[in-house]
Amino acid sequence: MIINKKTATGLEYIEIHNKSATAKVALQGGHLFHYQQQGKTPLLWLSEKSHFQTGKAIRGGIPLCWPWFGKHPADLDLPQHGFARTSFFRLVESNEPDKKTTELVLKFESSASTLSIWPYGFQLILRITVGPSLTVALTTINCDTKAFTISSALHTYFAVSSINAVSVQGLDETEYLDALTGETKIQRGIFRIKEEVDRIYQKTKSSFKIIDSDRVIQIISEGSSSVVVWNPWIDKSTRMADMQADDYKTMLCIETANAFKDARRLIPGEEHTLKVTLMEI
Ligand code: TA6
Repeated sequence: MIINKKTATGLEYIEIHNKSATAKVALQGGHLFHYQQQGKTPLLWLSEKSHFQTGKAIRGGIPLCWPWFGKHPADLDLPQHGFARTSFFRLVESNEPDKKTTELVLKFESSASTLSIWPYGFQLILRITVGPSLTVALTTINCDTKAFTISSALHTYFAVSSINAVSVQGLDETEYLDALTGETKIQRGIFRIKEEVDRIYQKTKSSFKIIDSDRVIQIISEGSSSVVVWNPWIDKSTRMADMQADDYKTMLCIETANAFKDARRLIPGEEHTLKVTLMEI
């Protein structure tokens, strides 16, 4: 079942129900903000203080950071993580191939307003498949006459039972940039989160796991060789208007990305897809 709905604040979203799961996708940002397999707890974390307002990114789910990850390299007045996550996507296709699967295709393309921020012609195609697993695939098409470079991330917020109970697998012996100190380090040993963590891992593999006390979440990345791991811990959670002070205890971002050295240059007509598949195993 695919239902068009609106939040109390007026944001339009698509609600999906099938034999496998339920999901919710806001048209603003093509932002998937809920995914819950039947009989299980939500896979994604969503802040109870999220604004759900036009022009403000939803805090949680899978924000799309595009066409730059982090701060704009040249103009700090431009929004962090680009403008896709606060722009309106159009639903162009929806399919229910079977009772367990729902597919959505959403599109966002360059306009006078985007060209005034980022001077390139593009199409963004977002393909979401809600089933026993969740896939999110973001395809960038260079519709311009000149090449452009994008950095991006599927900025996934995972719901965890307790941050102290969690470990992350798949990043061992991987180099990362510590965004808190600017240092480059190597991940060694069991990866537990015991403080604020903001790291961009480079030359990553494609399969990762979040080992929680009550479940294991598998993350499979395609079109990506960088992963961002973020937990704001208590100080940042307290300072953020759309987070509760103790929200850091029940969320962890593991982001399938094309960030920093993994930015992608597309020549005219070329396309690139950044994709993640999530499942509870
Ligand atoms: O993904 C990590 C990060 O870049 C952190 O530095 C933090 O800023 C986080 O993203 C959230 O950014 P946002 O702009 O959504 O508040």
